[in-house]
Amino acid sequence: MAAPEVTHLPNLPNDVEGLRQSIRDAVVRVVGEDPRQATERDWMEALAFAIRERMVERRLLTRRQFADEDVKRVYYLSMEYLIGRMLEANLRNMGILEPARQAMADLGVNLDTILDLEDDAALGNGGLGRLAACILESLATQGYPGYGYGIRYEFGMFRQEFEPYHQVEHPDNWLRYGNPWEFPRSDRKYPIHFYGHVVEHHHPRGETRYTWENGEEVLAMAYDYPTAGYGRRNVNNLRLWAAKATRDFDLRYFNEGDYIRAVADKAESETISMVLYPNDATAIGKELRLKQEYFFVSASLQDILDRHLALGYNLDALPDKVAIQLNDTHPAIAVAELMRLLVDCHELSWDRAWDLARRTFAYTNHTLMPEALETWPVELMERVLPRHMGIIYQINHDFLEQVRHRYPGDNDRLARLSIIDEQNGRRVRMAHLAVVGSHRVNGVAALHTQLLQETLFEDFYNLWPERFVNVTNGVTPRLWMIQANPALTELLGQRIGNDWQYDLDRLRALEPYAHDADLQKAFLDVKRANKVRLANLVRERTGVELNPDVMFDVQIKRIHEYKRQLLKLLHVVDLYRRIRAGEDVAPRVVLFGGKAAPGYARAKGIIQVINEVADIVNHDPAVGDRLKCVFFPNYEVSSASIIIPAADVSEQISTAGFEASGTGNMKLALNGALTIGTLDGANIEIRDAVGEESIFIFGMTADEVVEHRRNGPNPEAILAQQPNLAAAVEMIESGFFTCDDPGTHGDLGRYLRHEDPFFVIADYAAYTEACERADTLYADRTAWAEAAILNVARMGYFSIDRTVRDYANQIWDIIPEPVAPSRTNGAA
Ligand code: B1H
Repeated sequence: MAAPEVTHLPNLPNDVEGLRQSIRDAVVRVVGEDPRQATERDWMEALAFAIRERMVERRLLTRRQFADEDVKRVYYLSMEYLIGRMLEANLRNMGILEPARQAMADLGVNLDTILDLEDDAALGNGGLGRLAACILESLATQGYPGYGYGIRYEFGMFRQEFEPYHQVEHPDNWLRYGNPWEFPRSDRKYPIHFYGHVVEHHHPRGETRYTWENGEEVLAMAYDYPTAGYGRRNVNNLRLWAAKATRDFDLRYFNEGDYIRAVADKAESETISMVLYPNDATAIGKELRLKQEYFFVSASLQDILDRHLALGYNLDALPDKVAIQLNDTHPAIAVAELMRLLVDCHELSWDRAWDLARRTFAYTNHTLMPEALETWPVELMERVLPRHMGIIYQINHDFLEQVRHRYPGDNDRLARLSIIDEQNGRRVRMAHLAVVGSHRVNGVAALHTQLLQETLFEDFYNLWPERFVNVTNGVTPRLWMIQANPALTELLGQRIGNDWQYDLDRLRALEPYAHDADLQKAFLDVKRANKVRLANLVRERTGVELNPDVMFDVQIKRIHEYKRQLLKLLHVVDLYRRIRAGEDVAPRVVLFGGKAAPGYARAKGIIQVINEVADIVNHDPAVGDRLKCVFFPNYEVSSASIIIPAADVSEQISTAGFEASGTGNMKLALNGALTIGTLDGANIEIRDAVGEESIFIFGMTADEVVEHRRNGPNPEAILAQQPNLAAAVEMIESGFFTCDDPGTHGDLGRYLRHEDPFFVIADYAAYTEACERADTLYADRTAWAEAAILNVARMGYFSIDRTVRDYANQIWDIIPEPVAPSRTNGAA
């Protein structure tokens, strides 16, 4: 036992005085600058260091308590964490935002200027990565023992520019100034093995043993990001892995005298954690991607087992002390890797290991789209991860035995269920591996889970119905209300207090005031102020001038055919043509934001045509304020938090059956935007929560989409019946909106007329009719305010805290372990 003064934690002061002292000291001691000469960036760094020393202190307190209380922990394995900026979030969740603002002011620095210097941590593509970030924040806020594991990409999501209409990708060098939030842990390194071959060792009695020999090795080194809970002292940890070359790896070549080759190889092996693949909802079949997946999975599992054993538990207790959540199939190789670690390294029997693994893992599915389902060629898996291929064969063999027993002679079913797809050149179906290796499988919204059970996993559902559960997504109100919308937060505080910050269902206390004229006025004033804030940002980024008294109609999300940005664009073109024809249409600002995967030509074409249309519309003097169209460049978490509170209308118009859940729909509705949406993903649950009067539902249902496809869609026939729509399509394909190359727009016309794979044409009439319902309501300011207030009041269900409790109770079997009430922000 070390002496008490050695084990004592510092307990730094959180008042203005104490913070000012820490920040001043950090400028000298950490940044290495004279406070007289420190730049804003120096002060930002100093402030970050003052926060992080307080965070790590609470992190250690939290860890001690978890160890003392023998808690069960959950580990969230995700290739993506779309975190955004950390400075303000950490200040707020640590309860020191206001004292820090004052301390900085005392030092002559404006906190808001500093906050704007920070780059987003954009280690994710979209909803899936942002969900992971929300879940970590909620785990800490609710005091759950939960840890994130992922990859410390050197380059996150690319930065989007328009040159001038089409998307150009620029590297996101987010670590170029270093990162004050991370703790590099050079003592936490694990070897990760690739390639080589497997050697069998037969034992006369007992199981055959396997060793994985030769090949290459790279080290995974831990970087820790403390994650603070709001209104609690709990601080959890996000551990991201970076690839580092091993020393012996170099030695081989050094001995051969090839110094240059040795250094080049070192650099090459470190490319594993270099860059995030910018593909949302499409699997990328690249060897480097498989290596990324295995790299972070193996490091995380080695770390989890190390901790489990260091805490004094034995391996048989694994499912009692550890839950591991697989965020989609990207970490699904974990099923085989845990088996390898238990059987090959810890020498457990196969059957014992399998029982432990299955009871430890659970798997979240985020998409039904065939192109997003990961399958790896057997040949590739055999070459990169030969031992895992053998393990997968063994798992599959045991599994198919079970199926044969249950359905004798049903070979079709066997082929459908098999982890190996034999039809398409032998591929490993990662979703099947994940389902077979988990005790729970969940979808992310009610409709999505139902469709999983009826389609993608129908055979698995028949086999193991008890394995399937729904956990509808949610969003954190700390970022998406308190931080993004301080004006509405303030108004809510005045009317109903602040309990909703910890229990979002309490927003319902607002319901009785929905028709209160004072509240309605205050609510509309807040919305208008947020629109002015956005208009300023839009002017700065695009030069376009927006009138804050016009409806702001917003579609922000990745660009994808199924999300149907083209449906919104056709509406814009339709309105534009009618305005030019002298028709009186309700005025609106249409704002798009979102990135296209660099290799997704159709999505990039959609961005280009939107920018071209916007350019003509915005400069046409005949239009004025009646219509503006903006493509907000480089949509990311930090710009989302300006756009979302300013939206009047939220566009959630995916083809029904394709959007697993959506979470932008929740953020927008929570901030008082009314949804125009299809009956898809969580829109259905939003409708059930807010009521028909606060949402504009339109279009084919998921069932009707299937039916429509079966009947052989005929867009040309629909166009013949709808002159406005036909005129809009003609206007685009005529080249009206393009100055140089009319070919691209001609192609778009052909696409809509002859392919229209996501039924933009078929849903158009219903869509414009829903937009008109919104226009009518918007014109009645009282009625709109009432509907929007009720909308906010009824969104409590979509708190990420409810989502996390659902996971904790239905899947992880963990309970909160709050460290103690925070002294600084007085919350429960
Ligand atoms: C979602 C993805 C995704 N679903 C593959 N699937 C990826 C698939 O890089 N890849 O290979 C990356 C991402 N992302 C989204 O998850 C759904 O489309 C949304 O509807 C859902 O709200 C979100 C969170 O559950």
